[in-house]
Amino acid sequence: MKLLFLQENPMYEALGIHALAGMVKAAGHECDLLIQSEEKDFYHKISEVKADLIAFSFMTRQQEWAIHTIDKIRKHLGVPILIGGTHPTMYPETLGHCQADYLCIGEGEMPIVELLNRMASGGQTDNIPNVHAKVNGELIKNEIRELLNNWDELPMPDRTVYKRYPFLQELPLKRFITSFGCAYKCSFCYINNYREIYSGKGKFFRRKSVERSIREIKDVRSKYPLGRLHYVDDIFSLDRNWLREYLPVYKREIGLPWSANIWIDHMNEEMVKMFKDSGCVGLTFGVESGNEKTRMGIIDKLLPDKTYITNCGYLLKYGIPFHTGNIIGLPGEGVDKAFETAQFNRKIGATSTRSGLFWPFPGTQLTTYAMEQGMLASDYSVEYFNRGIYPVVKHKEVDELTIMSNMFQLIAKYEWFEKLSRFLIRWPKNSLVKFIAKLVDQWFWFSEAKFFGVLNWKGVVYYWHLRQSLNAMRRHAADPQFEDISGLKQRPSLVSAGATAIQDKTRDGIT
Ligand code: B12
Ligand code: SF4
Repeated sequence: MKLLFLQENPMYEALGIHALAGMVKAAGHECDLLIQSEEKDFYHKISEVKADLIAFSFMTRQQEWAIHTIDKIRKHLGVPILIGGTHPTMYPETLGHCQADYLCIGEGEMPIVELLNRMASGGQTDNIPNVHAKVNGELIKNEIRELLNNWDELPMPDRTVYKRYPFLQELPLKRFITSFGCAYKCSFCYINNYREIYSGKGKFFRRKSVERSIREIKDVRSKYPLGRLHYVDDIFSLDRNWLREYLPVYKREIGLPWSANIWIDHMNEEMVKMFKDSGCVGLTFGVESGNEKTRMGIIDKLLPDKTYITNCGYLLKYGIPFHTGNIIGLPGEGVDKAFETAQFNRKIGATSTRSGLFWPFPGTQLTTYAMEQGMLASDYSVEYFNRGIYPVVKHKEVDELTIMSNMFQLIAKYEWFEKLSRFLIRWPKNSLVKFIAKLVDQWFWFSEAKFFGVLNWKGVVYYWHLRQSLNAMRRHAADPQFEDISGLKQRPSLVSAGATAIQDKTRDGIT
């Protein structure tokens, strides 16, 4: 059987797709992938591939693209369509909102192979664990299988699936993942929902063996340029014993610079030294809010200011750059608190920062809290969650916060810029102010590229493709057909909202 993945833009090579491609190929099937914004005649190309199954892997912010594309494909091709990834897992009702035939909840390694095998043998396809099926318009739900915990026995991820796009494969920065699950419960995070979906289905936090993790890196190094690794584990610093075993082996057998996302409380001096010694050149972690009360009481991130101050001190001492994630416009937080967050980043010495307006993912605890606070309509649901959500999020300082989110990097870095920005945001609707903010926002690209070690020619080629694709998406967002997506409620000002979100997309970055 031939499986075809479709992706919206070339922002990333998805590790989930690599994993699934490895599985289906090892089971004797073929696997291909097309990126819409990179193809002149996308729909024609799809039909040329002659796939037996078309697959989509998407996050919530891509739901509108996915649903629109599925509907368009459905009009012209009879090929079955399977959706999976974070969004379908968290919102399985998506199957009823679009014209896909199957939806996979959670880990797709086993379900996708089982579905293809059954299709190949003409078997029953509506009773596969993890896979919801649509039969004659009726949705059939199936149970969830146990969480995976046997990577040593699974086929290697297959990155050749992106072979049509050499500018992605040539990028010396590559992502890896060594663990699954997280020990924490931040209130805005999808992990809490995931934990519930898998409750009683095995150990939640799992890690690949040291041997398997190293083998995956070696496999990539033997096939593609590899100069820098970034681990996308939710929290790479969990499980100190595993790290004590892994990092020396990594240093000896790979020895390339690496970065990862961590939990700041784990970074005592021993850990920081160990990281530095094995080639760590950057860490990312969430600050979310510079206000301790919000961070600990509303975000449920039980990390007091002093933990950040002490442990960031070690990172500064050993010269490990760090990049923080921040949310502005959280429930109860306006412009003043956003400045506090920027100041806190300056205080801990953050090398660079990323910030975005609060995006309320329906079903999370923080979104429920925002609803209780009257920040969201009482019928707020995922159907409203699209590229431009801000028309439906009520925030009295939204214009000021939008300007601030564009300029956050520099506000957090320089006190003089904070003063300037306090002056500028008095006129948040002024076109010149908006223009300046957008100009400042470009700094984001530079600091991301620097942080992730892609300030080189291959990085330029990659960013050029990404810019082109963002422009293509901007045109796509202005496409009136976007107004008619079946199953989605109409949004009042979708086109302009789309434009705001595209602007916001420029801050998606690399982690
Ligand atoms: C790396 C990463 C990114 C990368 C790459 C994304 C990617 N799709 O690979 C980048 C930088 C692009 C990114 C961006 C964003 N991200 Co992100 N990202 C992650 C991260 C840390 C790891 C993803 C990963 O590689 N996992 C490892 C692989 C193996 O697992 P997987 O992708 O889930 O795939 C498995 C299953 O989901 C399933 N599966 C996946 N696809 C499919 C498809 C089919 C057909 C089937 C059958 C199964 C299947 O099978 C796979 C193997 O088990 C996750 C956190 C996490 N733990 O998942 C957040 C996460 C996915 N991101 C998140 C968010 C919020 C964002 C941003 C909105 C952040 C921002 N403020 O800009 C943007 C959105 C980008 C956009 N334009 O829409 C949220 C998503 C929440 C949601 N409801 O959508 C997550 C879950 C973080 C969190 N804890 O909340 N992200
Ligand atoms: S630490 Fe990260 S993955 Fe874990 S709950 Fe918090 S945001 Fe989610």
